[in-house]
Formats: sequence, structure tokens, C-alpha cells
Amino acid sequence: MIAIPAALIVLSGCAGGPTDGAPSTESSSSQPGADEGTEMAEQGANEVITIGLKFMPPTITVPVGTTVTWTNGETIGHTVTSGAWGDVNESTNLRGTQTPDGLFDHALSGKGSEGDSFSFTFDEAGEFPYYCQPHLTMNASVIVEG
Ligand SMILES: [Cu+2]
Repeated sequence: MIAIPAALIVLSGCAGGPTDGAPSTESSSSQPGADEGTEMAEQGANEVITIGLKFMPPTITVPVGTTVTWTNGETIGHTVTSGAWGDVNESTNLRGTQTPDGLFDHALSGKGSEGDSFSFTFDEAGEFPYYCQPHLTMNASVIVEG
């Protein structure tokens, strides 16, 4: 029981699922590690990862004032560029247009290298579409609720 590594508890917290081991949750609640796990779970709701030439999840809904963080999950570069991307072709899944609006535009470097994540704080309610400039399959939105 004592041999359960702390990393295992942190990992289960990152997965977002409920902790199956009730005894370990109880025993860790009095330790600083429990707070870290909670914090990571909350951040997970505001995180987008680029994987397989997509933003995942493609749509997230957050309250006003939320900082959203994008992380590159693969080794090729992407951009996180705010702006409308118009209609997506149903057969090819490619967008037809892209119109940067200048709110944010960041080039994500490859996974594991400096600059592979980007954060932006949404201070106004609304729907904020964004896309990756070179990849026409990467179209997503942040919905900010006031
Ligand atoms: Cu891309």
C-alpha cells in the first residue's frame, strides 16, 4: 500500500475520471499532492491539444476570464490563429476560407520543444473561432459565457 507511487495518483487525476481507489484518495487528501491533482483537473477543462491535424476538443465552453492553453501534441508545427474559417467541405473536411481577426496568432513549435504551448485569456463573452493556418482540417472554437 505504501509502495503506490505518487505519480500514479497524479496520472489518474489528469485522466479526469473519478478515482477508483477510495482509500488512496482519503489518505492523500491531507497531503499537498492532492491539491495539485485538483488543480490539474480544473486546468484540463481549459486545455486544447493539437493531435492528428485537429484541435481536440474542437469546441470548448468556458466562463469569462478563463485562460485557455493550447499544447502541441505532435512534432509538426501548428498555429493558433483567431478568426472565422467559414464552411467546411463535408466530403473533404477542409475549410474553404480563413480570415484572421488579429485577436491572437501564435505559432506552436513541435511537441516537447520551447514554444509548444500558448495561452490566451478570454475577457469577453462570445464565440471565438480559430484555426491553424497551414492545415485546413484544423478548425475550432472557444465559446465564452458571460
Ligand atoms: Cu496545424
